[in-house]
Amino acid sequence: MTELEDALAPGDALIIVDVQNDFCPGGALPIENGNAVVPILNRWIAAAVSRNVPVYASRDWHPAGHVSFRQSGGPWPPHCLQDSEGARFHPDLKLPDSTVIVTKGVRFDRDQNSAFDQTGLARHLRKAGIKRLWIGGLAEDICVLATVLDARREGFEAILIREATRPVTPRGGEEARRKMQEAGAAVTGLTPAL
Ligand code: VGL
Ligand code: ZN
Repeated sequence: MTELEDALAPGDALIIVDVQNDFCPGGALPIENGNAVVPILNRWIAAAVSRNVPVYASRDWHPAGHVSFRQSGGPWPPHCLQDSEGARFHPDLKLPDSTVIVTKGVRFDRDQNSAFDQTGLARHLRKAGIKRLWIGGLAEDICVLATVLDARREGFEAILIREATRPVTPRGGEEARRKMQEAGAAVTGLTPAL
């Protein structure tokens, strides 16, 4: 397993997926204990900032009546409507001013679960000389999974931060970790102390 001293080195980036109010308890598509990822991610953010490692945060950002909503024949209740309170990042998530925001889920014709899906993220990372990604956020079995798989397809090393993610269902989480590992991603139980 990767040692903590080796984590967040030059050439690394921290990728935080969809830590938004609607995916936390009280939101429109709440994930059990979704908010529990926030203090963990804050420690990773602090470590990334102190090591000059860039932080990226994706957000689900849907137009009204999005194709992924049940009213439109999709699987989900309406969530993360553009500019709504539910679409805001969790208020306790301490994103630095330098955070690169990646907006997805804006297309009218299909959903974008991965932060790489037609966002230009891979190009942005390559231009910044990034080779390895530390990834956490919500939900482990939906958008985190899709993001990790695309990271591997795009040729990045990918490490899932186990404590910094939560699934929609526990079964889904197990399946997701298996798929990520099959794709060559690593899973770490490490988290920096404060
Ligand atoms: C997500 C369901 C619908 C996610 C987004 O961020 O994991 N899940 N839209
Ligand atoms: Zn969505």
